[in-house]
Amino acid sequence: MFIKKTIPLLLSAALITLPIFTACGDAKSSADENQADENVIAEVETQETLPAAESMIRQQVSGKDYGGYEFRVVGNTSSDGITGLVYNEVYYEEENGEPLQDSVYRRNQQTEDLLNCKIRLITQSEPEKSLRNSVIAGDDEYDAMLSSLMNQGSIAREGLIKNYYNIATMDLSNPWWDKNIVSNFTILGNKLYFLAGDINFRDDYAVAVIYFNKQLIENFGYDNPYDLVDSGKWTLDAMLYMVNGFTQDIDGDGKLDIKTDRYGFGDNTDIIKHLIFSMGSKITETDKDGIPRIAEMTESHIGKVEKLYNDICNNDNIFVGDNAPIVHAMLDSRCLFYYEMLGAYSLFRTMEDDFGIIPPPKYDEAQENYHAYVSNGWTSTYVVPITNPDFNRTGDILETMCAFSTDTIRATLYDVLFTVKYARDTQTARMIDYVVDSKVYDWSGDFGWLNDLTGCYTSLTNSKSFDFVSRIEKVEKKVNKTIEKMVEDFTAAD
Ligand SMILES: [Ca+2]
Ligand SMILES: [Ca+2]
Repeated sequence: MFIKKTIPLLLSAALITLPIFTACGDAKSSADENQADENVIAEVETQETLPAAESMIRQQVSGKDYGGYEFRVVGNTSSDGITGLVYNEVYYEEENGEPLQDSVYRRNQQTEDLLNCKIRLITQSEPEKSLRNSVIAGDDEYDAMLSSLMNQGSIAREGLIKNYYNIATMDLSNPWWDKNIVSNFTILGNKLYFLAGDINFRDDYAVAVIYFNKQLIENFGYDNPYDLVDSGKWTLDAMLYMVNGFTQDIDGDGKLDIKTDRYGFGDNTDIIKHLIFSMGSKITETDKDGIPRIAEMTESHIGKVEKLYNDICNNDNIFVGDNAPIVHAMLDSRCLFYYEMLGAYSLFRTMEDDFGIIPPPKYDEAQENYHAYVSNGWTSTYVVPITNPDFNRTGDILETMCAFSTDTIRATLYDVLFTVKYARDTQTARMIDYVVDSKVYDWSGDFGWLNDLTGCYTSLTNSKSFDFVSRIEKVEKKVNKTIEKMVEDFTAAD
């Protein structure tokens, strides 16, 4: 289930000891004392029942009043092409019964009440372009932007957005920020430009999962995937055992076709790139100086890629190709497992069989944790333009929005959408925890700069032989040059 944040012990302890001090007053009548005690007890009860995130943020921004300031966030509102889900995670004028929209509305109300500010959304068809034009012109049009991460890389390199480590009112170690995005995108040890966390939900839609057909698992007498996940035995081999037993040429025409036959597993041609992350590897790794590097070509790394090449790409029981026919096969009860981002759950709303959601498999049982790749294209992140007139005020507002999102947006995402409305069982919520806690971001994502490097993984899918290492060697020099230029840009930026 939804994991509650830990209540800060110091704060709770301080509140509990409060009544002792009131008992020391000597000039008060006993009626006054009783009244005072009651007030303190009421205060203690209120504060103790406050959610942890709310208690923390109330302390952090205590006494701040922004005099009705209008906080301007630029973003887009169009729905995305894959799921039809809305991009708007910033502002709604009113509640309308749609759970996520209402949670955004409530989060804003709480933030506005606490800081005396107004949250406003300015929509643009290409928000990054609007932000670039605005910053270059030196205009003060926006306080922040929420948009697709993959479109923000360039403006960060151009020095148009603020380093979050240089905003004094922000604390990136707060539990409402996603620790994975902070660690993965901190560059040069002290620079971070993109942020996600409880404040948005498209970063959660962007996480890789495996969808599976529960009915088919039962019919074939396979182990319950949830139990495998819980016991740490959800590995590539465990999945392959089921996949290889399931695929069948059911129309008997002597060949396998995703439109008519049964497939154990399907994914698009990025399959090696997708699964290498779940096996605990990355395509780039940040070195001790905070510089992204091509992942070290260790025996272990090459071995994992080779296993994917042999057991996945050269396995007729797995369909590697377009997503649409795989989704159709899923809906038609002809596909057992499907790799897709979490946000795609809405595609299975009409599925007759029950489906489950689990993290992508580990390499082997010795691997400690599950890991899930986050698509830079799907995820949204907040950035702050350097033309922002008051970084500390923006820091306070973003911190407060994000803190109040823990018990509004994040809670809604888990409790309502995944457990009740779509995923159809309570165990799924625990699986979502595995996934969300295991997010992996990578500089090789979808920024476009390192396509030569990611291409070594993706093009291998169709390669006639396992020539991964020579592919890497071929592009190494060029990729290192690209990284060098990237580091130069970030060194010059704020
Ligand atoms: Ca989130
Ligand atoms: Ca067939």
